[in-house]
Amino acid sequence: TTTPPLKVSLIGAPSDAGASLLGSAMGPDALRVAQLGPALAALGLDVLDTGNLSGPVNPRGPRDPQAAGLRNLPEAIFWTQAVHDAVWAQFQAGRMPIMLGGDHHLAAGSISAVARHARAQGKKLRVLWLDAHSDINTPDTSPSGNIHGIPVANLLGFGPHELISMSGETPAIKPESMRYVGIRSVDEHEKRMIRQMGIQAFDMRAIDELGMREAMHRVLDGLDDDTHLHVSFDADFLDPEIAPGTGTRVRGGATYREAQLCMEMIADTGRMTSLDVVEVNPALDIRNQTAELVVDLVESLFGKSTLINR
Ligand code: B3U
Ligand code: MN
Ligand code: MN
Repeated sequence: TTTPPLKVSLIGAPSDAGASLLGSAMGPDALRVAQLGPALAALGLDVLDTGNLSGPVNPRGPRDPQAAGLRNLPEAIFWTQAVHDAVWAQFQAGRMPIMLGGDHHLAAGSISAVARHARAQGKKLRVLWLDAHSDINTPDTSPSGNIHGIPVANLLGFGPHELISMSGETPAIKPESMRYVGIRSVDEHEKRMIRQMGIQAFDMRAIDELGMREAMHRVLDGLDDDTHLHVSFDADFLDPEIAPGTGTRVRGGATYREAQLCMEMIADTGRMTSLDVVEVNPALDIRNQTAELVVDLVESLFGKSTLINR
């Protein structure tokens, strides 16, 4: 018997409204230049590239006291809603959404749609946040006013009304659904938040001590037929020596081999139902090597393997 190919849809979300450094808005095209679509098609997937969403450019606004001290809030609200709607539409069409950022603020849109979809199906949700940062500041605690530092808080019900209510239920997700992998730059208030909410976090120290294999074993523990698995992959999860093309580099990130094993172990579960690929910034990259590396890792996430034929 032949199983029908997995249907995936690429959704370009070219917005860097959540970041200080511009350039991640070019991320979707950098990933296309690095052959993301053809690479997934070569693995036997049915790939539909829906193109890029359109919306406002980054106005490089100041911190706005009217917007709880955030920058570019109207633009971030526009993009987050656009991503929510596009991700929801692909679920409705029976396809797996792959959101290509753009900066990480967009995940408040994609993951709120994933949560809405899981709820509609009566399923549980597990979110893996692969990142150097925990992105769980609130407008009150944000040191920068940059909205890419707050999407996890948004999903947990903290932040401007428009960024927390999209899924139809606030909070969109429960802290028990969240797993951090690879974090190593966490602000004091964020540490408190992670502890208070009881979020399971595998920081780089945990990965050093346990090894990526045991860390991922724990991260993926308890998944079943009734669980939607979402992966939110920030390019700065990777060590900046191998992935320089991203705006907020933090040394000591996942090595090439650690990152490969992480992706392979997710693929082995066969349960990933949606994905974000964010913070690839070609303006900071060297000959698109970060986009190429990310494509290589996404291939592993979809089951590319050295010894097993598809
Ligand atoms: N935690 C800092 C830095 C930061 C968070 N996410 C990124 N940078 N990419 C902040 O601005 O909230
Ligand atoms: Mn991030
Ligand atoms: Mn990050």
